[in-house]
Amino acid sequence: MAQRPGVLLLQPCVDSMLPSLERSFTVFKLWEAPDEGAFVAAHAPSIRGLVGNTVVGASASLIDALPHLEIVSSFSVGLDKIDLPRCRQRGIAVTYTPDVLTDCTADTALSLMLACLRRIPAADRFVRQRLWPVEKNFIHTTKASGKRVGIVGLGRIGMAIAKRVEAFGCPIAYQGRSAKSGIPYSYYSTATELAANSDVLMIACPLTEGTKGSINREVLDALGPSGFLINIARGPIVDEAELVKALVEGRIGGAGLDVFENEPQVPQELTSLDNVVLTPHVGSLTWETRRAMADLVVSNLEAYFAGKPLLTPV
Ligand code: 8YV
Repeated sequence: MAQRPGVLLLQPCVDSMLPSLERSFTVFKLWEAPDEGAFVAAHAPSIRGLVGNTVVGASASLIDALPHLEIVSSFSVGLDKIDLPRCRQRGIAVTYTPDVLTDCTADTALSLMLACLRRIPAADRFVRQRLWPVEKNFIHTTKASGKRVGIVGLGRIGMAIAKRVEAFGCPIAYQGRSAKSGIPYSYYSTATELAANSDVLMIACPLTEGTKGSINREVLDALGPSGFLINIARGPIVDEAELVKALVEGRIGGAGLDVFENEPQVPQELTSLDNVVLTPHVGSLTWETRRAMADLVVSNLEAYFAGKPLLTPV
């Protein structure tokens, strides 16, 4: 029998993925290795595939340590943890998991928007802390329906957010590299202009050299004291130190954040603010979506090693 291709799995991802991978491949689990460098060096001769995610991806140094690597199958739609130029140089195929996580990530954006404007977590704490009988009324919150929603990055997830907020009667605008044809929403060429014309600014663009730090003090000030920032994309797109200052100083109204600059570390100041809703990068974290992502990761690897077309190539 021909030897099964070796696949280096960088993180556990989801339970259903390991048995599926083991059906066709010899799987090397990096996270279980006491010395990752020595583990990679020892198994490099058999490793032809790699599965990473948004926690650990295919860095240039890891790619360089794997001379027989032919394919990177990422358990993510975001590609910021993969050194794409190095993959291109080496002729390594790259696949990812678009579409299957669009709905859940957009649902997360909407959940954060509603939770933030209506202060749902603070209201929940109010009940649990038995404050209702004492203080009688919870504080007033902000109406969500009809608010002007600005979306930075009108890709698949940005569009899914737009469809959802349409149902809330929200006028929609967006910013991106260029205006899209056939889209009924207003286009602004800069995030500052978009923020100045939005009550809720949703970040849904990829993290690239161009978008890193692009939601800066100027954008936050344009959003203003009654504006809310929702980020389900990547932490480093927002200048986090400026965001913390804007929230502490009341220069923006609130924030719903699923992603952070140095995950899993979250700035201490954010945890004491009641107008901020924090979630631990759970955009795609449902059983249904994570299983669909795992299936796609495995199917891409199987297709590659069977000489068939990739399902979702980058
Ligand atoms: C991650 C994500 O894949 O797809 C992305 O880009 O950010 C998530 O779905 C997930 O957090 C696993 O790392």
